[in-house]
Amino acid sequence: MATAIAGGLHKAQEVVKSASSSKGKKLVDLERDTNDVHAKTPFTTDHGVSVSNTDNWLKVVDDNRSGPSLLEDQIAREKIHRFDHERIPERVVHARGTGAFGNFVLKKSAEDVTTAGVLTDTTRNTPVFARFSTVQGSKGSADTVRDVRGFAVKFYTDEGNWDIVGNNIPVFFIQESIKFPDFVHAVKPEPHNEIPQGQSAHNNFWDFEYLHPEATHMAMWVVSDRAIPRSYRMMQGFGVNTFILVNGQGKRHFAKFHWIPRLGVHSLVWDEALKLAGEDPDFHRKDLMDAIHHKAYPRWDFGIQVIPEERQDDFEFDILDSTKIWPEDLVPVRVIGELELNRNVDEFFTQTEQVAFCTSHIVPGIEFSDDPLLQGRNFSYFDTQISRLGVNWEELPINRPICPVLNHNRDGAMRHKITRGTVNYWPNRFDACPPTSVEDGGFASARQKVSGRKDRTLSVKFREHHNQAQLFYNSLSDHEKLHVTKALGFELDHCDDPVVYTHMAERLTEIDLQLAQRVAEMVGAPTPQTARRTNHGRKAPRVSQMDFMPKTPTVESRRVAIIIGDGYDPVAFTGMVDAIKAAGALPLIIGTKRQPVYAEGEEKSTSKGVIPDHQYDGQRSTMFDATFIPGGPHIKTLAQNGQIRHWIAETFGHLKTIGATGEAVDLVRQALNEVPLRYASSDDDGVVESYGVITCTRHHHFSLAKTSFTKEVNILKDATDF
Ligand code: HDE
Repeated sequence: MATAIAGGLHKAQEVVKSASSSKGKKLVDLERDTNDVHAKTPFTTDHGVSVSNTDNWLKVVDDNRSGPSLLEDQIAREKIHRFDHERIPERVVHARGTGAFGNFVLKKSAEDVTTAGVLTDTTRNTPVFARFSTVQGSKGSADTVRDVRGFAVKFYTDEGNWDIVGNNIPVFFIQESIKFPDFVHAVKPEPHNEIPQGQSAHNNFWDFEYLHPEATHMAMWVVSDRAIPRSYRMMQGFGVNTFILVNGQGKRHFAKFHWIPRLGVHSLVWDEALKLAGEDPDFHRKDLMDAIHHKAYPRWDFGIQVIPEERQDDFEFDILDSTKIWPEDLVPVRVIGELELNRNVDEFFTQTEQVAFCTSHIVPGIEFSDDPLLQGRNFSYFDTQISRLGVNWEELPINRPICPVLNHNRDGAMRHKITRGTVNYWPNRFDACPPTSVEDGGFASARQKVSGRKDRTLSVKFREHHNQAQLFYNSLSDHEKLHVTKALGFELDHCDDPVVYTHMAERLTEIDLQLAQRVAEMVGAPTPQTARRTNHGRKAPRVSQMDFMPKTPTVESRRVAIIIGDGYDPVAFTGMVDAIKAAGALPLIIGTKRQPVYAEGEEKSTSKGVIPDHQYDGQRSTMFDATFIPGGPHIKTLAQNGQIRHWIAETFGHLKTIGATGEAVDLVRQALNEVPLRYASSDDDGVVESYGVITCTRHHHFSLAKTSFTKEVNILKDATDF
């Protein structure tokens, strides 16, 4: 094989080979296609001719009159032509997203179940590109909408690209891939009015949900806090589908893939998510880029669940059914590796937009199961890349593997690889570009005995749909259940067809009668009187996101607003800035203005003051995880400002910690007394009237805690009505 490939070895591969460590392999590979607009290289046309004027169209002019533009102007025409064709079709789903580069390191070999080098060689450092996305909205929609999040990872392994094209929710709406167009049509904006954007809160989606009982489990995840993550860095990822791992003895294991965030799983609250969609539609995109920029590299543990082939039928559900989880008390997750994202893209379009994932991209040692959803996905992804990027999409820099690529596929639009030689078929008289034997690493599917009748149906176990929907609901904490109830209230409130919300209220009786009754009351459906099925009462571990809090609470990479005006207390201010930095969080100074702000007693003539990062009117409390206000005479000015009082109230309403010292304590109290009850169920919980080291409480919010505090602030327990 080595000889055969040597002839066609591409320049890129030579560059890659010379990369000093595997860590840089993909980045080195991309360098070859990278220009730098700041390199002072002169402007040329696309055919390389230097250009003297790129601002005026060639015209007939005299001193008094600017006459007709000339069609002859090839420079102007090229500029306009290229502009006219800048857009490519957006992804048919998952159009809105953002990506980053990183590395995958294997900590424990999984050689008992697979031969894949990426999962057995602990000395490797495999480059990756990850893309996170929403599903429903267009490319320009908001980040914080209620939706599933895509979690797609491309591993550039030494044996070829391996893509795990996953989501942040472990199950899917449908069991059969042939249903995907129906599902996507139902969730996307409705056909007659193209409404709504970035939302599932509409008749067609919930109509589809009711008519597909198998969607109930996933629907419950979608109305939970999982669908409004605080950050891409704080969500789990799941391969969802069942794959096969094959070991050196040819033994097959069923497998599911998991990503577990080191920072824990955290969510926004719904009011926050709604507001952010308008106040900062790029919230998640910026959050990821900022964290990487500040070297707060997000990390995930990589885990696998494995079931030996002979145990396939040991479960009450079908292990190939993508509407089911493998509960972790039955099949524990084995953590074997770590993903770190540590480099932002250089250019969005050529990297994040042109990256293309395929579930069919697997490497030797990893195979497909008969999971019917996966089988269809394997067809769909390759196909959609052809319409989005053209048939030669795998040659694009971001998509091409770092290992040698050579075969007899040829031609097609935009082919740019040049393959020297006189044959383009196999077998050929030169033995040119032959297949590799299995012993030498050539891919071969492990043997599997298959029998059955040809039919359009699924096996019997696929017909049970509600056990796990109930398991999910039972496993949630009280405040998560409340959020589910309120989310259903919101979603169905946006449906104006009584058939839709009445149906859904009935469907909910298959999960929990009280839930169904409360939702019916909220959305105007007749109150169901009987449950369609009794609750089995079972729970599963690590379903509630509360089971994923980091062992050591951390505020690492969180954004803390510090509000100041002229006359702030410099001691409290500096102390807090230092404490926030020491804890690995990001202090952001919010001034009454962005010109220098002076501390109490600071002389304008002798001091430069502090230049705030922002002024309060350019920001909103929603963009921060906590707020601190130092005391000092500046409080007189802050107290006059309705927007700052609202900032304080809103911070509290969104269950975030507020720290205040000195005169600021009264300001906080005053602002909290003004807020409606639903924002504050007691007057001081969550408010810390001092400053010090920041530690994290549960959920996604903080307490500012120090030994001097008399009580630990538990903001969640008092916020259950939010
Ligand atoms: Fe996708 N999905 N999907 N999907 N999906 C696409 O491929 C499809 C499904 C997922 O960041 C499309 O490149 C079918 C499950 C992610 O570029 C398309 C079925 C899961 C992304 C497609 C599913 C996903 C996509 C559109 C049912 C979680 C974004 C653009 C059988 C495990 C990847 C594209 C990125 C994108 C088809 C179901 C995740 C049309 C037919 C289940 C993360 O090919």
